[in-house]
Amino acid sequence: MKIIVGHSNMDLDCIGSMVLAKYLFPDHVAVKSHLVHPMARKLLNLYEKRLGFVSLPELKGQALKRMVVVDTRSQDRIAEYLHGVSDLSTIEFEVFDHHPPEGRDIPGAILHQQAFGANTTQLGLELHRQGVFIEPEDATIALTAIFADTGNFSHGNVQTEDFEVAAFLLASGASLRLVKDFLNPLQDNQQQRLFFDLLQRLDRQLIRGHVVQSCFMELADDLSGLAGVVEQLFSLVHCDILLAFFYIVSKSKLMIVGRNAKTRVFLNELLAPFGGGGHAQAAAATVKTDDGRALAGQVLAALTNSLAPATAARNIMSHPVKTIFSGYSLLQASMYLEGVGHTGAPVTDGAGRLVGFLTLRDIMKGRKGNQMHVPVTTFMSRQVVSAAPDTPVRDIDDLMFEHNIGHLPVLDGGNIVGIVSRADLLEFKRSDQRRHEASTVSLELLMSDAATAD
Ligand SMILES: [Mn+2]
Repeated sequence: MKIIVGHSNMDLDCIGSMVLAKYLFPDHVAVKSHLVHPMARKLLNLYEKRLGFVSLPELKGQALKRMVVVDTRSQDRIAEYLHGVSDLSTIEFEVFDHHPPEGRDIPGAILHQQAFGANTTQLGLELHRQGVFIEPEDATIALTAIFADTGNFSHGNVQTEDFEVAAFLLASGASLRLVKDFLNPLQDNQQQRLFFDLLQRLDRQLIRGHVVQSCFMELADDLSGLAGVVEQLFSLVHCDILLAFFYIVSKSKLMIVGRNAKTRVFLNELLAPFGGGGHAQAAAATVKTDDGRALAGQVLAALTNSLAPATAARNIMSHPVKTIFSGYSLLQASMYLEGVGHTGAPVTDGAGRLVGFLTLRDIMKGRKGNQMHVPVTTFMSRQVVSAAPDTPVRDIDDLMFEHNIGHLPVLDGGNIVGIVSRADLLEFKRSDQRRHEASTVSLELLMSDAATAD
């Protein structure tokens, strides 16, 4: 018997990969997991007949000869299919995966490993190169998978090949209307109710310059799809870190689900003392306790102690600052700005104190009125918005956006110690901020692992 399997708790990328693997290995039977990721349920339900996935018990009594494994390379994540197999070396494994190695790789497998945004891309690329014709329904399923695993082509690990295969699938007749329908993140009413409920419970705190949102909720019993709801909340709410606490009353346990957008924050390390795990960006834990609220408080306190300070003005500002002397005329100031190549600069008096800010726009006004000889103090703005050295980058972003300014002087005890420009801010964002590398997928897996652990 030759079979195709994905990881336990099948998600959309897993199903998309399996569908395309059937084109590469037509004599293999696709076997489904006993767990289905909530995001994949709608698609699986609608295409159940077409997919023709069988469950393992249906194959009972047949000797397993060969296994094509997709969207994982870890033997732990395919354990449900290996039940009763005493010697793995009797099976030939061929693996198509896009995850990095994790130490429990399937031994002796033929490995196809490409770090594309979606694993489906790897199989799609092979079919595309072989010139294989794909049915429109299968193209729809595969395209849904690529949208899902790449966060609509916005995750940091997206490659040009993801776009290439998406184009190929669209040309094969994939329906974007269906794709959109399958990707609806909150698929049932219960999830939607939970989403609005959590939204109202959010508590915003500034911890060491990081914006932390948290919420606490009691649930009578376990509820599936929690991670999906938290993920939605995280994508919508303005924050660096989100911690959702669910106290499951009937089981006396606290489920902690965390999401983080900062590259220098490690949620897995934060939750490790609470028996949790996961990634720096997405982590979860389940703890037995009679007092969920107290434990949630402990986690937040641990966060306060372990967080490194957020990047602040002092880390991204330029210095020393080119300033304009308040005794200059507009003409002198315009020549000065041209000389230093800036579009604006702080204006300081003889004692070096900040008295205003002058931009090329202000100078233009003077030029139009033929007043290039007047002192800069006539045209500069006197209400200067400024930041302190420890103002977090997020607040700098807000200040520049709210006041529609391109420069933000940084003051320390009345002295200008630096200036943050739009270019400084953009440079920082490009390099450091928001790499949503951990996807909902891994989070949902963690949740199911945590749920089955006790
Ligand atoms: Mn995947």
